Amino acid sequence: MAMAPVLNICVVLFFSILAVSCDVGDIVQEQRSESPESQGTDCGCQGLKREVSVGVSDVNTLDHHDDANIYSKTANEGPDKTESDVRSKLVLLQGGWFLMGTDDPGIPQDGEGPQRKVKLDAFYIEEHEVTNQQFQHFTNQTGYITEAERFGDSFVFEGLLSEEVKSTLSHAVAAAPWWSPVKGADWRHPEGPDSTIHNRMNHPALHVSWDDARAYCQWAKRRLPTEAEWELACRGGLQDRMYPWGNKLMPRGQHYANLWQGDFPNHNTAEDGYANTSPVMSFPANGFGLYDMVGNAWEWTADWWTVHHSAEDKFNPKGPESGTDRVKKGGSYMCHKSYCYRYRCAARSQNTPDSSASNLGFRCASDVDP
Ligand SMILES: *[C@@H]1O[C@H](CO)[C@@H](O)[C@H](O)[C@H]1NC(C)=O
Ligand SMILES: [Ca+2]
Ligand SMILES: [Ca+2]
Repeated sequence: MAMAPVLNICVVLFFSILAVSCDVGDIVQEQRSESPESQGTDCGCQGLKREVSVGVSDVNTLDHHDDANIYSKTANEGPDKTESDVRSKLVLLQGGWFLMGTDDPGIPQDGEGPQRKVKLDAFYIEEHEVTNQQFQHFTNQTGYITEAERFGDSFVFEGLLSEEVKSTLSHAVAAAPWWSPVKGADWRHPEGPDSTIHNRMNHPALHVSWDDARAYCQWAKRRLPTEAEWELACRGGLQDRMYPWGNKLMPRGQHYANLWQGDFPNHNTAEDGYANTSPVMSFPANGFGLYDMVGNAWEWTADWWTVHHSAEDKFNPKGPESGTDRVKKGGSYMCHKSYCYRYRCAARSQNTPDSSASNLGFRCASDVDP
């Protein structure tokens, strides 16, 4: 039993393209003494974790469970469902039974299995990732300040940084050196202070923490989807398939998602048209009319993270009661089979709720179409 975490790290490193031998005892040792959860720092898809001790004034009073009610009078009212409604269209999913997870996991240590029968009530989910335009509308109305802005930095993929920003970097993430905490990186400045979203208003909002995503969805009178809801939505009505569109990554040679082509992390051929994020809805919708369920930006879900799931049937599962990390789904424009084979509906990963990064966004769900 005591060896299990070491094995996990080995397997993860195997999936990463780090050409190091699997002599990772030291890494495990060091990370354990820090925190049992920090083993995620081995992989580019997870573990972008903030130091806990950073003092940040609680300007948004996020500790209170009424985020949406604290900004201003207009914020309390939320967006109207009128012609000026800037929120995404909701798609009604009928729920019912579906098969969640897989017995043929691409990355077993992520807890992709076992496959289990899950029954969900009907729910609504937004047809695309929340965009910069939508997020700006929210911050304009509420004055909301994201956690990346409050902390003063966020994780950015180095391949997208300007030479100027690169020259100011202090350190990268151990064993995932393509990630750097960049000062001044936030949703308005996805690659740091010298970048802008002006020409990307219809791209997914990035550098949004779980707490930020929750605040947006509350303001929108919606909520984050549970992992089970997200996965049912991803599957698009197909049963036991890897991708939202089937089992073949590129049917008829076509790209169905914004992923990484080429050699990660040094060469992105952008054969799918995008080396970075793409405008939402640039790739075909799945059978439910939902876009970018895999690829483009990772998406937060409501659930706490665990890798242990029973094979029993479940009804409206909501994940563990508590935890340290939240579940994210779908992979991103940075995912390549060689290191982040997570652009599958059953795939999953995690981050602490205050983490943010240049490949992580969200979409909201709802019980009603208000
Ligand atoms: C937010 O406010 C800025 C500054 O007033 C404005 O330029 C921008 O169009 C607003 N964005 C949205 C989505 O309303
Ligand atoms: Ca791409
Ligand atoms: Ca996505």
